[in-house]
Amino acid sequence: MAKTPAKPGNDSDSQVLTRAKPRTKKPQLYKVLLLNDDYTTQEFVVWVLEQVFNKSTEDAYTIMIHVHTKGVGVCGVYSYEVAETKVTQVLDLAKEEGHPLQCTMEPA
Ligand code: TYC
Repeated sequence: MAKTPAKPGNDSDSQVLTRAKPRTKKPQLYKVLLLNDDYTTQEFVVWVLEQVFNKSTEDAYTIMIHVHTKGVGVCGVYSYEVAETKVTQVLDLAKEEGHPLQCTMEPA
């Protein structure tokens, strides 16, 4: 005899499926890094930090001096797209002004 189709909802071995991973995943953030060099002027780096990274003059100066003395420093932490845009803006401005300033990004 044909099996009666099971009624939905009262199945004795029905289970609640629980998600192993959270439904929403947090986007990976990226640090934008400035690299030191011997030729880019300190004034230009401060200006870039103000214009591109919205830093106050005081914060921009502190970051610039950090990069100048340590060789590398973080300008900010952003989503991939925002970080990529800021890196491009820095490199374009540096190129326009004839500075060899280098900027890169890495996972935070
Ligand atoms: N070292 C440069 C100078 O003495 C200044 C400088 C600072 C350059 C930070 C790049 O990311 C930089 N003129």
